[in-house]
Order: sequence, then C-alpha cells, then structure tokens
Amino acid sequence: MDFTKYIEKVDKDVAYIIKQEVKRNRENLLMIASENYADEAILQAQGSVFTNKYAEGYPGKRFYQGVEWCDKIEQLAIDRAKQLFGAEHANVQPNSGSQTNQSVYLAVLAPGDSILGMNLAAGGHLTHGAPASSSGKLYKSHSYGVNKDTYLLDYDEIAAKAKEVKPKIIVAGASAYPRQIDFKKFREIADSVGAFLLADIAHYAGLVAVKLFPDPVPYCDFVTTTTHKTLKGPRGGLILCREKYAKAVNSAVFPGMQGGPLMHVIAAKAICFGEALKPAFKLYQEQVIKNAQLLGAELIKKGYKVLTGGTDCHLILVDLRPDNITGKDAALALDKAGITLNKNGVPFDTQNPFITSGIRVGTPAITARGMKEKEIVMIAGWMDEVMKNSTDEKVIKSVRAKVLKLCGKFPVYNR
Ligand code: DSN
Repeated sequence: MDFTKYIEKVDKDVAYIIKQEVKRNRENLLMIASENYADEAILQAQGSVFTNKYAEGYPGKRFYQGVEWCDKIEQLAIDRAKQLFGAEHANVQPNSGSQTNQSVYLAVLAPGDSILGMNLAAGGHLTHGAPASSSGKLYKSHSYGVNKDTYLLDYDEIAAKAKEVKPKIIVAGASAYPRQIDFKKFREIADSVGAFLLADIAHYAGLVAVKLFPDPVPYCDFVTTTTHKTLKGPRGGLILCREKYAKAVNSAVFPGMQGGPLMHVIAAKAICFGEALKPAFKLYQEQVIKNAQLLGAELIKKGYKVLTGGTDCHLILVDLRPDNITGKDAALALDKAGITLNKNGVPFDTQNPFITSGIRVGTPAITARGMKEKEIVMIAGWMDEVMKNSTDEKVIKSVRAKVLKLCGKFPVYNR
C-alpha cells in the first residue's frame, strides 16, 4: 500500500514521518496487547471522503443535509455490530473507548453517584473510576482488585465491597487481566445491590465476538469496547446496550459527549464488523490465544513469573521482581531489539507507574502477520536473551538482526 502518494506532493516532512512509522510497523514485533494491524481496507475507509461530512444526529434524524450516504453507512455499521454481538442496540459513534465509558456514566449517573470498578493498579482502566480520570473526579469511585495469592478476581470480595459501598454502577472488565471474567457472577452481584452493570470488553472484544471469551451481552446493561484492539478495526469506540437504554445512551454520546461523528471511522467500523462476522476471524482469534498461551508457557519454562500461570486471552503479564529488572528497563531494552511491548504495573506493585515491576505482552498483532507456534518459541527466547542482558549492546544488536529477519518473512502492508 502506498501510504504517502499524495502527501509527498504537499508535505515532505509529514510524508517522511509517516514512512518511518510504516517502517516501524513492518520491522518491529508489535506486542503491545492493545494494538493491532488494521487491514488496508480499514485504512482506506478512514482516508475516505466521509471525513468531509458533518452528520450530527443519528440515521434518519440529522441536523445537516446531504447525509443520505452517512445514514446508509452508519446503519450498516449498527446492524453489523448488533449481529456480531447479539445486542439489542448499538451506538457506533464514540470516538474512543474512554468516551464510551464516559457516555454510559452520563446516561445513567448523576455527579456524585458511585462507581465500583477494577483498580487501575490491579489491571483496570483509568475510566473505571481512577482518581485522575473524569470517572474518579465527577463520581464517587470505589474499586476492587485481585486476590493477593492467586492474582484472580475474587467474586466474594467484590460482592462484599458492593454491599459496603452500594454503587449505582459496577464496571466489569480490564486492561491487564489475563483470565476469563465471569459476567454472570458480576450480574448477581449487581442485582444484589440494585446496581447497573457495565462490561468494558475493549481488550477482549474480538475474542467475545467469536465466543472464545465469556459473553457479557446477556448479563450486562451496557457493554463498551474499542474497535482497534483484538477487533482489528479503526481507532474508535462502540456501545452496546439493551433497547430500553438506547435513547439515554444515544443522547449521552451526542449531544452529551461529542459533536459530529467521525463518519470515515464509522465506515471503517462497518468493514471491521463485517470482517469479524466471517469464519476466518474465528481462526485468527484462536491463534491469538494459542500464541499467548504458548508465549506464557515458554517464559515460565525459562523461569519467569507469568502471573496467574498463563492466560485465557490475548495477553500475558510478567512479574519481573524476581529477575532484578524493572518493567521500564525491560521494555526499553526489548524495544531497542525490535520487540515492542509496554511496561506494566503488576498487582500490589511498589514501583511507581513510570517504572513498574512488570511487562504486558500481547499477541494480536504478530498473529495478524501470520506468526504461529514456531515463531513464538523464537520470540520467547529472544525476550529472555534481552531481559537477561539488558545493558549488553552486542546482545541487543544480535536480537535486533534476528527480529528484522523474522519480520521480513511475515510482511505487512505490502499489497
Ligand atoms: N490504553 C489501552 C491499553 O493499552 O490497554 C486501554 O485503553
């Protein structure tokens, strides 16, 4: 794909930077669990003339003229999202995952109401009530974590916390939790205190779509997700909910949170949902999980502390405290070697969030390139080499060369 054909003619500086980013996409092993390679078709839709259009409102009820094709594309995205997740209602307009959660809160909470969500330090997301986010500033936020021995969600503890704080909404879902989430149990807990239940499946949505991860839709009042992680679509958000909340959710998104929807991104979301409905998507997600499980097993074999002993999804968390290297130093050295992942706090971490004691490693993007078991074994070996020799430039250079060679065998964006 020619990413800069027209940009070259008007802005050489921007063209140069984009080309470097394309090179990075091609020549690095992208293993940040929340990232993926959007297909060329998705990128083309995002670069389409829909970027020119204002379409405030919803299909059939807009504030502008000239929206006949906007209506068609948004309705197509809505219908496909509903079909994919078996949901009663879908809002495809949120620009991001954060805005999906903020919109749900706006739809059903008043400032000062309480939220019970997963603690950021235990693997939750900022928008689940973290003090730095609007969810922690506008609402009274309470949090639950994981069990200190198993690092698993402890539903009895969550139930006890819910009884204690009586939240108006409970948020299930995480950004760094490698195991299945029992949404049925969360429903029981929510019912026991009369709370709404929101599942934020931003990380797991691709797996949920093909039923390889527990389905929250039957149990939750609201389900939110991004579309660019395991779903492999454009950067954006999606809200699913019961029909009885459709009006409240729609009004919260627009005019509550946003103005004109990004119609070019909605076009790309329609493609994303269409692709996810095809049989090949399930095979892809199966391999994503197999790759993550094997990566965890390989690192355990090499002596690493992989939290919870592995994973049920697309990511693993490695606690590096026994290895005398911080998350920051590991992530920097690995990136130098062409293995790009992120430092991550582990539950009960005593390091500050800029240093951290762990790394989070994801397989969606390398699996999208076609990498399988054979490559995972090699990658685990290289990670080990680098983390054990993180200041040895010779080792880093030699792994970098091997990464480059492997990436050359699994080309991306070469159509
Ligand atoms: N920032 C995302 C992640 O990396 O998990 C979550 O929104």
